Amino acid sequence: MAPEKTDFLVIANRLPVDRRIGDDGEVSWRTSPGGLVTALEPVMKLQGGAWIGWHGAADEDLPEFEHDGLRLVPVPLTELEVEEYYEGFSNGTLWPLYHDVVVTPEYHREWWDAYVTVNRRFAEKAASLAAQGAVVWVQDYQLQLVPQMLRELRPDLLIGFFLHIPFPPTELFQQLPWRRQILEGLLGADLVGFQMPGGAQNFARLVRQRVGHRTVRDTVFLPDGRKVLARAYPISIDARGFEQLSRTPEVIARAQEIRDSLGNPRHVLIGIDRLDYTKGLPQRLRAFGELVRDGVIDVDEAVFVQVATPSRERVHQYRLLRDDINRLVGRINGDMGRIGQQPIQYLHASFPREEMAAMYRAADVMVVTPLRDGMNLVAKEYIATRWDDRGALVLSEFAGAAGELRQAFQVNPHDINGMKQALLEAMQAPPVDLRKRMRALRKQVMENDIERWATTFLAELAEARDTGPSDGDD
Ligand code: GDG
Repeated sequence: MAPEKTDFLVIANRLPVDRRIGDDGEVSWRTSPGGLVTALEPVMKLQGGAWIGWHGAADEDLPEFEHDGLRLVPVPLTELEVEEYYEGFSNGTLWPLYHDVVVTPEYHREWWDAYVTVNRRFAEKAASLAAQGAVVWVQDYQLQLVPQMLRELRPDLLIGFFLHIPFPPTELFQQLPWRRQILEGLLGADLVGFQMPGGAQNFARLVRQRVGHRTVRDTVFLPDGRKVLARAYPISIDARGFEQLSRTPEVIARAQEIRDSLGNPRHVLIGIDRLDYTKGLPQRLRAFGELVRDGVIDVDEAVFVQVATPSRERVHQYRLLRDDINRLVGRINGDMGRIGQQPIQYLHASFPREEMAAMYRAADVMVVTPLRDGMNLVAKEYIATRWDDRGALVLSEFAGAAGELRQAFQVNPHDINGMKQALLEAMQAPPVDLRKRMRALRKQVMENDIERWATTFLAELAEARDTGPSDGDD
């Protein structure tokens, strides 16, 4: 029987679920926590939409299934494709290239071939499920060829694309041997969304330079009369949901417990990140370690908790980073710690959402210092949990979130002295100053939540259809 067609499709590298195998061997799925699912769930349920993505295990072809009222359609990947398309081209080529070449991107022709093959598989799956004129929303850097492939198969569809990571400056993007194919892939969409206006501008400039299409402000005019919009939609979080969670008695009690177990120091500083070289972990730990070494901070008075969630552990650069951080934490704690008192508490683990909320509540200072980040949701989550207007956020200028969170203590993460200064300021600022800043930050985050992000994107995508093709005159 042919699968049922749908009017709304989300395509992402991963399905929003993780598989659990219980002690009794029973298999169940758990929705993986993430803003995107939260934001799209109502739309998907209303429109009977479906989500297409890989389910996380190689060499396994699963039939579609339903979970929590969501229709989930798995796309299979072979072990070699996981290596070449996912770990290789997506995370060894595109990820570092799009993050300002923080580490050197690797260019391998067989990785590219796998990327093309897998993108085609996603596009074909979508083409077979979409109803006439359906809306399809493609997510992120792993699937940049899907818009064009899908348009070729199904010109009737309305296609949106959103890039969750930065779109790099033209000078860096030019390195990519397949730069033109990627640009043309994205141009298959009606609306291409970026986190920041700068990303949209970089894209438009490259389209002019490399593909030769005419662009006027946020509009690209294609020779066939079609128009493509390139705009910024800064992503956000389920702000109310996070605040509610952080107001539960369990989370409040757990936050106190965390502080108690740290010895109730005057200042608890926390960092929570995927263990990724873009997140600037060594720089911030070094800054904090130097403050302790210089005697500016007393180990009895302040502790830095760094949570590093395991990530992409089979990729070489991530293994190197893990070793580097282990060594750095060991050195700082070894040199500066006392019995029962270590300046840095380092946890290489992932935690349930409730525990995340408790950690945010326990932090006097949240330290978010990526070298480059599309947005950074951790910074926004911290703010959502500060319903008493207390706490301070130290935030890198190079996180997309810095554009909106102007009242944070902003830092250049490459400048260790500047970071030391900002950490101290955040720890020592008068409470009235902190409250004033936090109130402004909270207004920004609570008003611009993930629901607003999703509805704005989808509304502007729908307008793109209403406008229809044009002959390029405007
Ligand atoms: C990419 C872009 C952009 C982390 N550890 C745990 C956990 N998390 C959750 C956080 C947060 C999310 O993961 C991380 O989001 P970020 O935005 O901070 O960073 P990336 O993973 O790099 O995300 C980024 C984002 O896409 C969205 O467009 O902002 O720039 O790089 O929600 O809470 N959640 C749980 N346990 C953990 O241990 N439950």
